[in-house]
Amino acid sequence: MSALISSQTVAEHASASSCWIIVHGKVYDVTEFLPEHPGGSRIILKYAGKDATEAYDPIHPPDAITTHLPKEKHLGAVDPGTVIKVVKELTAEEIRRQELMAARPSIDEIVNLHDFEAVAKAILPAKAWAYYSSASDDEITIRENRAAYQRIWFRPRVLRDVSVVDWSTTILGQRSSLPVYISATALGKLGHPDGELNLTRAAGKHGVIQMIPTLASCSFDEIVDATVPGQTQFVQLYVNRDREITRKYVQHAEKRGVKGLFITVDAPQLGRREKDMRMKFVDESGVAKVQENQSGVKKDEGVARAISSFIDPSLSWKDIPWFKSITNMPIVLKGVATPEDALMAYDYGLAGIVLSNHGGRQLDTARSGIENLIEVVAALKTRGPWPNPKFEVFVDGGIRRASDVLKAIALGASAVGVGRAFMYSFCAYGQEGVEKAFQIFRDELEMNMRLIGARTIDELSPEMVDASAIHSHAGLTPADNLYNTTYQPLALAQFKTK
Ligand code: PYR
Repeated sequence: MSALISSQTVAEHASASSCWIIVHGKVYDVTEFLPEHPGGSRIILKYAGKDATEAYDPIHPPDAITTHLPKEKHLGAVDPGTVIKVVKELTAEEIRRQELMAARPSIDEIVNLHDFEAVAKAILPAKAWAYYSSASDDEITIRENRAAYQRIWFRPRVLRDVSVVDWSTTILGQRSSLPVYISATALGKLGHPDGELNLTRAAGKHGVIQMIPTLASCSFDEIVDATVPGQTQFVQLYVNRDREITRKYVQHAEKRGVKGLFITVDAPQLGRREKDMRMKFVDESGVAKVQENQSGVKKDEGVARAISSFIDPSLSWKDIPWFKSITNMPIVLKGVATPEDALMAYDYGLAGIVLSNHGGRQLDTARSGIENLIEVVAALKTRGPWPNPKFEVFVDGGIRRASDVLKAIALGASAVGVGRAFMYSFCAYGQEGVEKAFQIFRDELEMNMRLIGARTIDELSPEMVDASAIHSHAGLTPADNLYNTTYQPLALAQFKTK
């Protein structure tokens, strides 16, 4: 066994010319990695010679450092006897957050998914809220994602004996207790120390399918290890420029029992999310400082850019046969928006598509998934009767109510994805919050299915909704309590204060 390294020795390597850091009790020489760090070297240098675990954890899977740093840079374990325990003084912001957590509404007082979002906004660190809640450019699409559902009205049927209603279904051939799956969202530990595991554990308990994000805070294996026997998971894929890394990731997922591959196709580059980008300008003292003295690092990169430089913008339809050759999992394209691409996905023999605009975080003024669904289903009907057992269409974006879910299914979707709302449900309440979110969906599904006159998911049909106003983007839409109260207007450039 190699000798332990004292923390005093580590402290001697506290500069750009020799930079060691401690993560989870291990010492790493990251000097040569500094220029390559996607988040910039400045953030690592802040921890040069010190323990970086607390800063590292929320935004990296535990194995990121061991996978990316060559073995010879793994210097060994730190000698625990030499570590001087620093009693960390809480900042004013941390004290404020602790007080808010103590005063947060009890879980019994949460009656809808908007409540989780409002609580998350209050208790999350500003950076986490900015990253999670932000959308691209003028944030028009993120609002439209909700508004579009409000332009669809029900045409309910009556006298159908709705004493028993059943909202369970199958998604890509897998049983699901809800017609809703947990869509991929990145960096769960920004919101809660257990990150994505809150979702895994709740999903396992309640028979809900979780899509594992490529950019999770927890490692892929940690998430799979937290499942119960028989629990179904899908995986979301950002395709790496190095296809060998992608091949290994996909094949490992399949070997670990994952049942569906969702390739993200709407993000050759991550969108400009201004709330997130502005956060990056402010350091702890509130002074604007931007990656100074570094070449090649753009000044306008927020968390999103920092974690996504590996994504391959050259991905194209030509790659699809390769994906089919490396896996037997059903392949779904996540982020399709037109009938043209939907038909191409069908003709390439894929298992389905997600009509998605990435929660409004990519192309602003892209239409909503639910609006696109109508044209897409019409186009797919030219290939055969709908629903088509060979091809499923999912929708995500803006879904906060069971009525939204039922509208999408009535219009031809197999199921819907919900990302942010589940993530917000664990920020203040952990696993219990996610379980409560499932309960809210169940309660709302029961009531809405009874009121619409549909006893099962199969009984939902296009005649049960009036979507004639869906393309009318200019009309008045009903007031939106979520956005009017919880979300703030975008800030504009700020003058310096004296
Ligand atoms: C996002 O920030 O939207 C990612 O998908 C990483």
